Amino acid sequence: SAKFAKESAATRALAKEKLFNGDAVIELREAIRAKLVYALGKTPESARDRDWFAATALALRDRIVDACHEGSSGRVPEKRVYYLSLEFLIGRLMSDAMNNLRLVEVTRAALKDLGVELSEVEEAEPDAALGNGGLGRLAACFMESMASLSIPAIGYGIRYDHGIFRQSMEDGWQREAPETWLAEGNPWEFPRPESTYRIGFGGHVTMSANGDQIRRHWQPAETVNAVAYDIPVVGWRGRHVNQLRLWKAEADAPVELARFNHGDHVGAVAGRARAESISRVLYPSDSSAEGQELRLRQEYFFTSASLQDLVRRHLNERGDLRSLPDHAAIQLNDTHPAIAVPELMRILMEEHDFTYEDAWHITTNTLGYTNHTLLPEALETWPVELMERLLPRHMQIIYLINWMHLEEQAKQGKTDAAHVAAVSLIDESHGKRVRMGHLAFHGSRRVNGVSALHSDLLKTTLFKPLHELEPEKIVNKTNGITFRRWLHNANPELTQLAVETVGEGVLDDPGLLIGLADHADDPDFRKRYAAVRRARKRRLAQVIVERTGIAVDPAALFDVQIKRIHEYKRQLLNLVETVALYQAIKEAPHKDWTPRVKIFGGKAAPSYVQAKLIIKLANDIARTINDDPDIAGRLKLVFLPNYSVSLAEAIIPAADLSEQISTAGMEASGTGNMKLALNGALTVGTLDGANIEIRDHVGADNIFIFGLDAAGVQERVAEPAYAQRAIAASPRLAAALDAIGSGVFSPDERGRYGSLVDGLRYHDPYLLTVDFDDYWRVQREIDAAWKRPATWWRAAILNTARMAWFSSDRSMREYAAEIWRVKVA
Ligand code: B1H
Repeated sequence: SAKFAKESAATRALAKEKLFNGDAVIELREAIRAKLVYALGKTPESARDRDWFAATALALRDRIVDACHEGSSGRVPEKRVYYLSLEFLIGRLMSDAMNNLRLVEVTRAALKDLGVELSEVEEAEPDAALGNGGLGRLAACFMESMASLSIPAIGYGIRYDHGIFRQSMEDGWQREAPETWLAEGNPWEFPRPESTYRIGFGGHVTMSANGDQIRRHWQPAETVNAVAYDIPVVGWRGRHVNQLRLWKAEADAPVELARFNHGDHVGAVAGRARAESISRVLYPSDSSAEGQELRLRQEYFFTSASLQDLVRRHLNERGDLRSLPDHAAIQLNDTHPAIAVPELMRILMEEHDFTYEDAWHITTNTLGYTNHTLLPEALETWPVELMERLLPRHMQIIYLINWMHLEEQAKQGKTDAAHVAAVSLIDESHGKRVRMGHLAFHGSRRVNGVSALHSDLLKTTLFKPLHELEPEKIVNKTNGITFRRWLHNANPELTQLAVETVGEGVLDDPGLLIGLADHADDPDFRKRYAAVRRARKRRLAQVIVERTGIAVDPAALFDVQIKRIHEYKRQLLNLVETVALYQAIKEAPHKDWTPRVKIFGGKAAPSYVQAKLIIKLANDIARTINDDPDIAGRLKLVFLPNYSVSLAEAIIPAADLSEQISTAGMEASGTGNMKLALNGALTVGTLDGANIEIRDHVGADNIFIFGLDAAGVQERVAEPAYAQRAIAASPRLAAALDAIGSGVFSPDERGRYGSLVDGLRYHDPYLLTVDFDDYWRVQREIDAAWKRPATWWRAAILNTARMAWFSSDRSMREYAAEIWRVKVA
């Protein structure tokens, strides 16, 4: 048609201008149009942005499939990595797919031809928010990096109907609503009903004689089906594609027909609801173990399905499970899949007739375990009674493993009761419970922590007794982040500046970022770098006013703390400092204060009362200070609701200052710290987690360190009344606490923060009061540094230049070489 010809001409002109193949644009445009019409049954006239998103995703997915089939050419890889994780916080997938296929501009042009704006289509994609925070996001970064490094890998998890809840603010309080990412379908996934496995629960164990051996067999009382759904993960330049395989729970018999026929129409589907509840919703607590039966069901459900799947694949390809350790490396993301230890043993002994010794050899040469936390409340233990009821055969196997383990100790003469109690897989101190960390440690070939400090602390605290038995087992693998998402996609302007400065090769090799350091003293380059930041701050200011009604000045210092709300992360330290600063400005309103916007984002676990109160306090402080005429806009506080991966992508490129202020020894690594530093925010932080390694890379002059280190914390908590003494020594801290505690920010309910403040005065396990004065000192140093733009931007540039080591490609290369023993091209 004439219209078509005209569009084509426009496209060709555009293509010439943009130096890309116009045919590619036409091809993609027609593919998108065809998906819209034939796969979605819509017309271009009736299509909403959400429809255009689905059509575009389907068209891109075809190209991913093509890349997948080209790349593998049917060869069986020598060794595969299986990454088992209860969480994959992947966020939106379209920009990843477009960028890695090098189709961003082609897609933009194709959509423009269709009269649609790419940015609007991107905004219509819901986040796949199948995780809580750092642990789940790490799994997503690792999946992207493995695909980009062509490491053959399958990620295994749960296809939750509802990911992390949606957070809104009601009078400053957090409200939770269910998240519904699947409401309009998921164009990225392939249902694989042919890959369905039966997962048993409950029942009993029978015995039979087999020659002179006794064989045990589990007879589950209940079975649930695990159905596979695959999401392709395309790597950089489309060279390799892996799968993320998520399991959905389905009832064995969707309707009990006999009951239905007897008129019990509701009862006939009751079993179905129970079975399907397993993949209904993500547990929303970060860094605290929910000891509920449904959680254990989720853990066993996805672990068993994944092991059955990989065992079947191995048998199809290799025929013999003895060679499993040569061709499979199974990584346990925290203890959530630790039931893999007895489950793999069960499969090998019960279903494939291996002896205990042979099964143990295979298991302990295939599994690896990553620990993500030392916090006692996050360490999983399951009551023996619950395990016996839900997984009776696994409980027997755990007892057997423990018996062999303690026999080995006895052989070595280590029969001392304290030693036995410390290394046992069963904790008998408050009822009998299975220690999942000990189980995962004992059943794995390698155990890793996620930062240098954290791995050292694993050796000296949590796993000290087990570490002494096997000193080679614990290794460090410092976390990383994928630069494709957190630099290239989130900050195309900074990426463009890097490309113009150090060359296109920086897209493939982040090590080239170091070339930016040569320009850190060039006033012209500093200006360009600062201009990129300023543009992103203007866009964030727009988002802030739209979502909160608060107007902020893009010229002010944007001070950002974005992460789950948790006492150990000390958002409260930041808030108390905000109050102290507010008081200082009111006392001397004519002083030349550095204008700051304190930006917070993060969710509190719905049952975490103290964390929810901290959110309310942030909003109460905001209400009081933001419009105070004495402050005159020089200090503002914003709590951005519903923090998510996609919101992080908007905030991080606009941040000047990154708050990483956890009590030393408590944040295993952190990964937001890496994203912010890469994008040039300066860190204010404690010597905790990966902050230490960030300081080592960016240089002590380009980071603001304060507070006690981990050793100092351990010493201080042993001292009596440390909080009272710290408050008595700091009139500024005392005044801020008095104001909060007496209701200055909560005139409608003066006692609202009484208990919060008393908790600090008389208990303070996170040493907020102890670190406060040094935090105040370093914040005023930061105020002064902001007034010297030349040195500020120099430091920011050096941060970007020196963060290459924190690429998750580096993390994945280390895992591949030292844990998985897989080759990377
Ligand atoms: C981390 C968790 C976690 N550590 C229990 N532990 C959960 C524990 O639902 N649960 O029961 C969920 C999550 N998450 C984080 O892992 C650490 O706190 C971060 O410091 C670290 O960067 C991240 C990735 O290693």
